[in-house]
Amino acid sequence: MNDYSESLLVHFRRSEALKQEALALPSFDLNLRQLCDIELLLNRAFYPLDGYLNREDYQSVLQHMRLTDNTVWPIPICLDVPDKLAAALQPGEKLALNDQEGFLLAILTISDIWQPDKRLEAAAIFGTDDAALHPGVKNLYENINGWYIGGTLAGISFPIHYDFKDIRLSPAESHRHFSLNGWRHVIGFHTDAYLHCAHKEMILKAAREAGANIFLQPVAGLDHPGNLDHYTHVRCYQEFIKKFPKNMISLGLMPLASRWAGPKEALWQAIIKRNFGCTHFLVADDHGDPFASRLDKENFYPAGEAQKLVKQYEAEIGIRMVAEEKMVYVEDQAQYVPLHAVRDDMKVKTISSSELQRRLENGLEIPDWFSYPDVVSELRRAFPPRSKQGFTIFITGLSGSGKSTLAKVLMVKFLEMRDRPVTLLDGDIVRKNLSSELNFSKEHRHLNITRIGFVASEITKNGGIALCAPIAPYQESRQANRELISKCGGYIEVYMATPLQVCEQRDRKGLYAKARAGKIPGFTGVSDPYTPPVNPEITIDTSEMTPAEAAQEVLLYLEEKGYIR
Ligand code: PPS
Repeated sequence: MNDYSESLLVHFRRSEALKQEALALPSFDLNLRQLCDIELLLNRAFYPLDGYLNREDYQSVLQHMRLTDNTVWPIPICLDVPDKLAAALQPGEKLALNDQEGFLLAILTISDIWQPDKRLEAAAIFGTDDAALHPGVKNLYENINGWYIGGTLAGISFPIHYDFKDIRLSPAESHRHFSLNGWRHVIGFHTDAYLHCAHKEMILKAAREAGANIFLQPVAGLDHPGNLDHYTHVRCYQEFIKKFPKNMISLGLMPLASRWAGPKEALWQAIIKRNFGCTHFLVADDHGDPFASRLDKENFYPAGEAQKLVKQYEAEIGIRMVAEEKMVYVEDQAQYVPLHAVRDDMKVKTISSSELQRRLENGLEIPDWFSYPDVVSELRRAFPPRSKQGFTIFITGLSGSGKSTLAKVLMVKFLEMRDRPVTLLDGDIVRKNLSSELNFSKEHRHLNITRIGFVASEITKNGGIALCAPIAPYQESRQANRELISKCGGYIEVYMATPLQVCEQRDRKGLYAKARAGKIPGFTGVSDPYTPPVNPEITIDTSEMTPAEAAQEVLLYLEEKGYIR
């Protein structure tokens, strides 16, 4: 037996012993963010960390951007756990860490447990403690548990992935790949954006400057495995690298839970890139900014700060900073040139990401100078024009306001069109089949509405039409549905603004009379609230129009927005 197979056997025996040990330990199932962190701890992308920061290192990272042994480290990596688990654990004890299915990944030997001051952490890492200003701060306050645990990890298994296994390179694998190919200089490019022709020119320019091969490492982090976007992104990257000469570029997915900490994020990524074997790192002037490339928001960090910080530490951390230079297409020259070299007499063309989105939604042309036909065809598959997307019509209003009637007329119209499957989720149908155990308390109404939202989101995602017609009296439940469903396709909220007196006069089911007589407690509009929608796409008052007219209003809206032809 050679040394290598002997070492595998030793590892196997050790893992078996650890698995046995874990059976007797308390355990914790890691969330998606924590799974990203543990993968990069276990595969040594976070070298020199060999586990979660202890309390002293955590303080030192916050105050000095260094571990206590003086190594540069800008972002705290701690295991956050809920109060109940923290209260049941002591330093010196061990905790088994599992994935979301309960599969054992590692055993943590706890060194410290503490309650961080999140405001202090936010100010130190993000430069503000105001959650309204920075989504990273909001995430810290809202999604990160209130207790931190530090300690060393004994790894048993990497988190399991079933998708794109061949390009999920660990640092050991990327090092091996670089040396097998004789790549002595490698420039790392970190991205979560769709890449087009301008990016190719920009990457090539940087690679020429560095005299390096290219390691394109897109983030495959927090996306849920069921998220279609993830697959489209990766397929687009796979097409993108085909546009480079052979053996010049390679692709590896990076399971990073981004913090969006601007310059500190860039420095952290630079250290990680070094651990993957890169000698150079391409840094944008808005690198790690939570609002980078957003047309509707100003960047949070000053332009160029990220490049400055990485440059300042490049000798110490052992990777060179290469500043990313934006490229623009000059029409008369039919080529890309660096933005700084553009003269006033040159006619420059660009397409913003929102313009690209608009063209995809409407099935319009995307020119070859902007992107590659193969990349565009992947995008078109993932972002079909609205006429091919699923959508939800969410009709909300008082009992008797005309919701069910409108939903039924619309269903018939859609069935006549025959281009998408239609599902009716009327209040009564749902109460009978999906929510039969629920009552009409605020909590149960919310649950009922978000269940409808979940079903509608699945229908929408798969290209169907979901017609929902519950009372849905609370803004918060409707907003949750809007957010969920908009990610999967169209979401059209129709507010039935028929006044209470009209609904009560109609009283088709005799429920208002019963409610007034005190026989139905908590009846919407009588003894329970209804909060009207803030910005509905359509408002309809059926005291002034027939059901057919109401349906026509919705159909005209759908036609105008491109959902029906
Ligand atoms: S909610 O609030 O959205 O969860 O309500 P929903 O699921 O749409 O159910 C509304 C139908 O239930 C009947 N019903 C009541 N409505 C309001 N308040 C109380 N307390 C209540 N109890 C029973 C009523 O028939 C509603 O049907 P519609 O079609 O709206 O008239």
